[in-house]
Amino acid sequence: MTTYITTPIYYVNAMPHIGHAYTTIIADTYSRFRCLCGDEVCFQTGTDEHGEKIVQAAEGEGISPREYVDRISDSFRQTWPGLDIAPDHFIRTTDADHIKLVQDILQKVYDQGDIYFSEYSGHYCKGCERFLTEKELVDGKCPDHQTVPEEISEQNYFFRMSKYQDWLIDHIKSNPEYITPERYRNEVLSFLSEPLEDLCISRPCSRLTWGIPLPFDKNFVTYVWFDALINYLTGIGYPNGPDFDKHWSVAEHVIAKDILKPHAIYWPTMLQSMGVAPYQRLHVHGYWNVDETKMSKSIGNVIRPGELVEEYGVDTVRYFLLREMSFGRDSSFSTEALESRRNSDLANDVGNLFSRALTMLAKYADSIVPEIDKATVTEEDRVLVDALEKMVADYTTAMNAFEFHKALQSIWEVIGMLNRFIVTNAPWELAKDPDQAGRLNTVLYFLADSLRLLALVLRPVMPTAADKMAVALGQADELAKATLEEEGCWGRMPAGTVLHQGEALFPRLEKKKKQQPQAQTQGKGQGKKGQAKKKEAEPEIDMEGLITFEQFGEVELRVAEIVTAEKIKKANKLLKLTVKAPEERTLVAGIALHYSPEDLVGKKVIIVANLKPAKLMGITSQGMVLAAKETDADGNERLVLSTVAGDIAPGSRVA
Ligand code: ME8
Repeated sequence: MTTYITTPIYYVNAMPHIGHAYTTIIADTYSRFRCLCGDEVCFQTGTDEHGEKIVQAAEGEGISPREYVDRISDSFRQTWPGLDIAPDHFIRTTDADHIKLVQDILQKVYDQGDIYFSEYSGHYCKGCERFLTEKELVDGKCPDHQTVPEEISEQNYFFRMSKYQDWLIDHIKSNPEYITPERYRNEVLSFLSEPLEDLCISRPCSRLTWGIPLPFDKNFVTYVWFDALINYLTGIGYPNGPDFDKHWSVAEHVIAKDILKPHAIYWPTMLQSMGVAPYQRLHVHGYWNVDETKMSKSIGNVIRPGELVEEYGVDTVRYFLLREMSFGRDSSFSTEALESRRNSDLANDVGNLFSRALTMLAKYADSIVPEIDKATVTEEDRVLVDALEKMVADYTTAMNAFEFHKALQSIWEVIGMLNRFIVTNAPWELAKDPDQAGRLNTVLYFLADSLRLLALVLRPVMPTAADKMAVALGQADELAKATLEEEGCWGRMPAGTVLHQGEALFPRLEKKKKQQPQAQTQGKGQGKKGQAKKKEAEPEIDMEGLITFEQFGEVELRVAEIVTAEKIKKANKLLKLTVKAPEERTLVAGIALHYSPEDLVGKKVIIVANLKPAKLMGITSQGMVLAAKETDADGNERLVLSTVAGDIAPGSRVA
């Protein structure tokens, strides 16, 4: 099978940020995943270099457009390897073959009568580089750029987009997978429920010269979108390249919601006019904001991927972006969220699993994968095998559906299971009993083979970490060329494989102000010798980041009975509560979307009673109500209040 996956070609009026990085990491991950499925893959990205925005940016720097585009295009190209992004092809709209193809296509579409000359006047947004319809304006402004569009009246060339409206509606309706997730498909269909206007596809040279000249009228250059979209064909050798049909018949585009209309409406109608089959799938993701705020140069909150990689490493950045965003929805970037995922999902869960398992394989099997002792295989082991095979199946389905966060969730469920498998099987106890030697070998084999499967499925997401895992597992060559079909099942780790325990995969991030844990009796820094005479404990538990009893005791948790509850004006998430704990106090709780006030009165909840008061919407909150938060795979949140299991006096201390 073949895969052809593309990203948008990015405007060179700005340097790459995490939004660009996200889309390109998605395409790279998908490309690596399809390789793992045995496909021949072509992954293309590149830069969009014509148009007014570019001219303005070059003027701002006091250099020629040519010099400017060369420089910024190069910085995009140089950014990708640092993120482990490995495109097969990097295209530029200033490439000679692209310019020629755009002109050939314009001529063909013109010759068949789908381009005509006409007068037009309308609201032109420089940011969007297009005329906006009356309906698109919000308070007379472009909703994306918050600027009042210029009123422009001029003669231009138009593409008969309206001619293909019925065909497009029909195509989208009869191909449910054409535009995903569904909300974007619905958005496009809703837009298409109104008559489609023809598309203005030229700019007079009097206004813009930095563009591809129309082959049939040298006084005009082509509109940037007519130029840019064609990149998806140039890169694979349209019309006569030997692999064109093979690649185009499976073409998939990844974009964010900002450029839905050009990709879902302009592009398929252009293709239809050219007599080229529509692309296969359009995958649309949401926007990354930063700390809940739109990313913008003027606010100064633009996140550069290179800086993140330098601080956290490439695997953490890739994992975080893919895990944190539910594909299709917006997400907010924060370093706290990134650090928390690094420490919990990567250091604690997968990192700790690898280091514990490899330490035990070293200690109890001299770092050589033992043979399974079939007689000792338990029902629990069989459950684990089923879970591992289900993980591969769920992961495959989710990756194919661009639900990367779900694919990772299914892997992490198994990681949790394996960490519990170690605790319940306690190899350190089995090692003490010679009669349990067979069972010990079985447990160790299960661990080694599970790690191999994890290294396999994590490869598309975290190629560098997966390489380190493969080396540690003595499977570097095997996993580098493995396919899911051949290796994605249980029991492929050869007994006798020599393992190498390398450095920690994901060392915990140091806290800025770290307190030394007190009253701990074992842990890092206490060498093996110190433990030799003691009862052997579970090895290698990482104590960093854990707190002591004393530290926990500083938080005063109390049972509180809710006496009154009311909504707060203009704060749809907040409720004002009066509670008895045992004295009366006022609390403000962010639970209004999950509980109505009348359901709360009389409930006994748990509060943090010694929190410094804080003012919220003008009300002083004297404490905090505890609630559990669940986020489903689509990013929907559900809050459930923490209560007590039996009747107890308000004010009772929880410890
Ligand atoms: O639109 N969150 O280029 P562009 C997530 N040249 N993704 C983001 C993002 C954010 N905050 N900001 C940007 C163009 N992106 C045209 C495309 S294609 C034929 C021509 C990503 O540089 C996302 O992929 O403005 C978005 O669609 C793209 O960058 C826009 O890039």
